[in-house]
Amino acid sequence: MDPFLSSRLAEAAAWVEEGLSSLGMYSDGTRLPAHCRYALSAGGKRLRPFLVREACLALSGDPDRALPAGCSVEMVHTYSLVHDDLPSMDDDDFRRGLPTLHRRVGEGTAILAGDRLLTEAFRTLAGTPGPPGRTGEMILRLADASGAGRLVGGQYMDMFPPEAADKAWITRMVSGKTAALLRVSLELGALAAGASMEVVDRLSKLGEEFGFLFQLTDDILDVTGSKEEMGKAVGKDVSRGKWNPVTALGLSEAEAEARSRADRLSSGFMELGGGWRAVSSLCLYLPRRRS
Ligand code: GRG
Repeated sequence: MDPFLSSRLAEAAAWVEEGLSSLGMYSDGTRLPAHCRYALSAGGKRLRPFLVREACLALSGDPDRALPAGCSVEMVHTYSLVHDDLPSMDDDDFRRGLPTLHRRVGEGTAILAGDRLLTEAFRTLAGTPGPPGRTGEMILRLADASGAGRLVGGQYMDMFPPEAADKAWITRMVSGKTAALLRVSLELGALAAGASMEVVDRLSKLGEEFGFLFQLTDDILDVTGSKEEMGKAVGKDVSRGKWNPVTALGLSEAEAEARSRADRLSSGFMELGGGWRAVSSLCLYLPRRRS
């Protein structure tokens, strides 16, 4: 990995870790905050906070203003993983290299921990310093990304696919399940930096493309990766006969598609200016990632 990218990823991870550990949610006198903490700190890559921070830095913003957004997207993402792993959804025993939360503490507690992470995310975001109108716009965008038409809607589509899923259906599903949170991370970082709506809209489109590339590389790793590398079960799409670009096109065509999407997207970010070097480098790295 490009050393510049790896140092910026490490900086973002330390940044959001510090933000998360200073939130009041860890001390309410019950064990629930500790269960949220277990799910949150179990070795995630922190890609969404990285995107928030990079967008803010690239647009000359103060990362302190973006920290509530960085923490909130990671909380929404972690809640979605906790709920997705439940027996009534994807039924997984292993996540981020550790037993899933419901395997440790039971389903009811895992559901509540997820609920708590989701609600706490919005309370955290509401504490963003700066003009109230901007903070309101950020809350609205995170709600849209997390809600019916996006994350929740995409997960529902994934759980109940039609007999023959066409390209438009797959695009909507991936746009919701995977791209929504990655895309809104760039938007929130830009809003925290005080960027114009024109810039936010441009980033939104690149964020959507980033989401599709990320899902494609996730599908590839479901075939080529190991449980140890990924920190979760692999091979599930093939064993369930699930449609995705890898099962449909074959591995080598899907890998070629990932490389060409990565090249295009990396150039798209560089066209925005030099401050986007780390994000652009991440795009090029995604087809080679192992976790
Ligand atoms: C329960 C509303 C609800 C949604 C669940 C998370 C999810 C949606 C489904 C899990 C399966 C999946 C393939 C989701 C697509 C997004 C994705 C690849 C998530 C994993 O993100 P990473 O790799 O995870 O950034 P870490 O653990 O590194 O944070």
